[in-house]
Amino acid sequence: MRFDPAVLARYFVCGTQDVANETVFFDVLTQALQSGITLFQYREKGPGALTGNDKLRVAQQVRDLTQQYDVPLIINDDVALAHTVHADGVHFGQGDGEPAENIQTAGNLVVGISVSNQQEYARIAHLAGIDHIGVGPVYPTTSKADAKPAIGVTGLQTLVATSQWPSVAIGGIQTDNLAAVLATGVDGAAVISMISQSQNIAATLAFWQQITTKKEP
Ligand code: TZP
Ligand code: MG
Repeated sequence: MRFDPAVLARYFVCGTQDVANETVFFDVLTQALQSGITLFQYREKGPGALTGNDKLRVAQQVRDLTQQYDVPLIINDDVALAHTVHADGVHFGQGDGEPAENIQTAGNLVVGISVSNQQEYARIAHLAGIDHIGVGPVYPTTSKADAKPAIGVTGLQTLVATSQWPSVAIGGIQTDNLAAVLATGVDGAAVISMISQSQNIAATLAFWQQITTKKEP
């Protein structure tokens, strides 16, 4: 996949641990795909996450489903799985090994890397082969136990302005702060709970789509 930063606009991140069970996971993902997400990250991680064959089986189903809706698929922190299911890309945190080695193992996959602060940015600034960065957490989040301190929209704005790569904001983003996040000039927003806990996924995505469109010239 040649990387188009427009796919970062409405980025949904989710694993089975973020919802009640596998059935709900596929139901939520299907609704999100039908309602206009532009990118999906399968992130099976944290308490209750699947491993081994169960993770592989779900990832294969996720690949089929995302393909049906023509939405690119990123796999979190599992480059072997990304290659196995023919995902479009892989996302690495900075605690997930040496960035240069990770980029090398990713081969032709699209590469995203998390950046929480200026030090983390400096650590990867010289590297070739990165397609975009995920910046955050912008706000406190309950979806990631080991999240770094929230950087706020000011911290986000600084990193977006510094970044040589397209950037996507993540962490605590909800409908009531989405406009402030997008006003920083970031290419998009990545969310777990705004969609996984939504009472009306179609309405949440319609609102998001409308806000995104307003930002475009
Ligand atoms: N990385 C930084 S914050 C976060 C991840 C994976 C969790 C985002 O979840 P939510 O529910 O959108 O705050
Ligand atoms: Mg990771």
